[in-house]
This record gives sequence, structure tokens and C-alpha cells, in this order.
Amino acid sequence: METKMLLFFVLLWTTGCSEVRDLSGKQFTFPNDPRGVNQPHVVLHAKTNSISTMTVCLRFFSQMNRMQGLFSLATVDHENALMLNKDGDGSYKAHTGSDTYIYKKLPTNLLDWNSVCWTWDSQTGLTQLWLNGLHTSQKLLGKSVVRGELSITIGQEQDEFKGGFKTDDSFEGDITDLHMWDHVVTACDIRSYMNQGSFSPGNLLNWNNLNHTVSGNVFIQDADFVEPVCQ
Ligand SMILES: *[C@@H]1O[C@H](CO)[C@@H](O)[C@H](O)[C@H]1NC(C)=O
Ligand SMILES: [Ca+2]
Repeated sequence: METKMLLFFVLLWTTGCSEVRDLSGKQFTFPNDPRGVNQPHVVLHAKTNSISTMTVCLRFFSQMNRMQGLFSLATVDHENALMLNKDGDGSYKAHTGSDTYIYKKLPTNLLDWNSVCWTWDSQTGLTQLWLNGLHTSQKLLGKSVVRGELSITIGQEQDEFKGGFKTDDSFEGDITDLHMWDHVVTACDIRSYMNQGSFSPGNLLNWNNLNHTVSGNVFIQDADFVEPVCQ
């Protein structure tokens, strides 16, 4: 009994703390442990209660050939308020509120990084997906503005607000350079992001100043997206 209580408090202590950190040059490593303690994931804290326009960019490295969540933003009303998933065949599913668009079979690296950016504007409903310097044509997605307390996770996909994680859409691999903006970033800036050039960091989520909470077996390691200069 006492051991159980102690374990409980240790878990609370190791999973409950948010930390603001400059993660430049670092990655979150999610190994093959989706059933692990607390179903490994990272909660990202953004200071807003409303999103009507956005861009989210991240780089991921994974060989997983099943559905996996790349970015999961839930509100109390919508578990998939803003969600990006990748399927085993390289299809990407973008979801806003209750609307979905599926980009079928985009060429995705299995043994290298993939840089992904997703833009959406609720005024027009237009959305666009960028992958490794290329982009799709514009598509129409929903126009419903995201409102209320936000719950953002990577590593696991929410099927309910702050939870509902399932082993079969968890993420396995590495994630780095995640940024989120409250506007549609220009094509020039997105290309620059993808080529590791200079760009203005996200004003909703900023990898260089990321407020986050790690839960379970997630490791922070050096990322090798930029070729390291070996001495
Ligand atoms: C980080 O996020 C937590 C949870 O939302 C919040 O309580 C805390 O104030 C944030 N820290 C900073 C420095 O913004
Ligand atoms: Ca979901």
C-alpha cells in the first residue's frame, strides 16, 4: 500500500510539471513504447483560448507504417479541433472541428526527417499542407473557429479532451522544431523553415521557448536535422 502511494506521488511529480525551455537543436524521442507508463506524450501549453487562423510546422522522423498522430489540439467541444495525422501509406489527414480533408499518399521519408507545415484560415476555410519544400494545392476545410481551453499533445492523439489515447494512433519516432503561429505564414517563410533558413518563431508555440509537460518515456536528445559539424 505504502509503496503504491509513493509510486503515485512520484508519478504525479514526474508528470505534472510544466517547464519552459529552449529546445533548439533538440528533439523529443518517442520510442516504441505506446503502452508505457502514462502512454508517453508531451503536452504543449499555448496562451490562447481562440484560434481562427493558424500555421503549425514540425519535423518528424519515423518508420511507423500505421496511422499516427502528428499534432493533436482538442477543446472541450471538439476532440479533433485541430488535428494532423499521417497514415501508413503516406496519406495525411487534416481535421478542424468536425471537418476533414485527406491528402492521399504524399512522398514521405522513412529514413530521414520530414518537414511538415499545415496552414488554415477559418475566414475562407482554405487549408494547405507543405511537405519537404513542396506543397499541395489549396483545399477547403471547415470555418469553425477554435474556442475554449486548449489541450495540445504530441506523441499521443486525443480522442477526448486531455485523454482518450489509443495505442494504434500513438506516435513513434522523433519530433523537433515545432512552431505554431496565429496566422498563415508566407510561402517564403515556410520554404525557409524547411531549408533550415531563418524564420520568425511561432507566437503560439515556439520551440526555442517551449512551455511543455513531459509524460512517460519521452526523451530529450540532440536532433540531427542540421548536419552536425564534426571536429
Ligand atoms: C506554462 O504552462 C502552464 C500550464 O498552462 C502555466 O500554468 C504556466 O504559467 C506556463 N508558464 C509560463 C512561463 O508561461
Ligand atoms: Ca482524435
